[in-house]
Amino acid sequence: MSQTQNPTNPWGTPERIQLMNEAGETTPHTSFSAYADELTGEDLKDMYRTMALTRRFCDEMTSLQRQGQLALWVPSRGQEAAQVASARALAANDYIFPSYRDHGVLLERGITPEEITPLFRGSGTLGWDAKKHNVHSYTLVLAAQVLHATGYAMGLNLDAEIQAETGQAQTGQGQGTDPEQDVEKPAVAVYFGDGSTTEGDVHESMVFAASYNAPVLFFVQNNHWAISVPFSVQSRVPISTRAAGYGFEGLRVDGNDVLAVYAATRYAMDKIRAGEGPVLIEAETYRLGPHTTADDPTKYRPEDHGATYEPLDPMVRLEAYLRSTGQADDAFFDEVTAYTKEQVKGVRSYVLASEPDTFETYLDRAYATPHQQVEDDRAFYRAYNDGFEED
Ligand SMILES: Cc1ncc(C[n+]2csc(CCOP(=O)(O)OP(=O)(O)O)c2C)c(N)n1
Ligand SMILES: [Mg+2]
Repeated sequence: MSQTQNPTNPWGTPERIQLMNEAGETTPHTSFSAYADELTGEDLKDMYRTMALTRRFCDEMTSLQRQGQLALWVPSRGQEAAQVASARALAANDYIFPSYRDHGVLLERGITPEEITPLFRGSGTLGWDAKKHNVHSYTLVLAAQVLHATGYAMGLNLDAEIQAETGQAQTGQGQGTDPEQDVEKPAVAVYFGDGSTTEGDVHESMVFAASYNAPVLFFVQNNHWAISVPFSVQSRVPISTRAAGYGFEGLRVDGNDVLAVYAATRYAMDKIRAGEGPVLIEAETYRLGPHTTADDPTKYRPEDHGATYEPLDPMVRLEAYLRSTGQADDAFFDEVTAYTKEQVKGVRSYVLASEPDTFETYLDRAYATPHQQVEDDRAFYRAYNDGFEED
């Protein structure tokens, strides 16, 4: 049947889960409200605090890049609810594979602002302790981390089999690091963007995750852009509908609604831990800033985009909710401003005190043992550099 004969989407448009609207008003949902109800007023205020810290830190890093102190910065403005609320719904021993824009996920996980800086200064590759936080390094090669996460989740299943056979618990990253907070069955969460879903790596990961019933959450932040390519070019259908093709559940949520994101992620993790996973969540959000500090979105983005999307800002929405329900007042928001200021105070001096690596340090890190290809690259690089020397 051609599109003209059937103008409606023949696959149907999935429900978009929303528990709190743009004005901060809540509506109950038969399946998801129970999860959101787990959150106390203190939890919501704490999430707001982390979202505000994410934004302030992001602004500080943008300034540092503009002043020539960072090679690049990747702003997360607008995506704080999707990041902080999903990370909050994970267990301490779930292992997270982030992309490169997921600062809110990291801060929610207890990684400090300073620890996020080295990659962007060029003074190191991984600033935080991956084992302590169960958070892998950022990945700049789009979607590569989706393969890593799927393989890791398949490994968790194999570990469980070994344990069942031998009675020996397998411990490692993502498993048994904090007896107070760990859950019995750790799982994996991988974060990636709408543009990355076009990569073959995502397809391969989803096939393998389904075939091996890997305990993995595919968390897509659909921020509507892959640099300058709008989502409408990336996919004809919501990304969440693709899960059905692999044989697992896909959920579409309002990614700027902390309650919906938290509830959907909690639901998904319960399902994954029960061995019914994997699950795909598409969190529909919006990238309010540029792709990176190297990008000029005025070249491709409609001038009035702010008028459409700024009212959807997740921080504005949560603030409206906290105020209208009497859970927070000016005193709370002043306290948050003071807290975020204090938290990022050390970032500037930390960055300025760290020495960017020389280019050759990166060659040293490519392999654990000497490698001819690296030495050839080194020779090429030195000859190239020598070419700039004045006679
Ligand atoms: C394999 C690969 N191809 C291309 C790029 C260049 N690139 C960097 S970010 C980006 C867009 C990614 O968009 P999306 O997945 O939606 O994530 P977002 O940046 O919006 O968070 C592209 C094409 C890359 N880093 N890796
Ligand atoms: Mg995107």
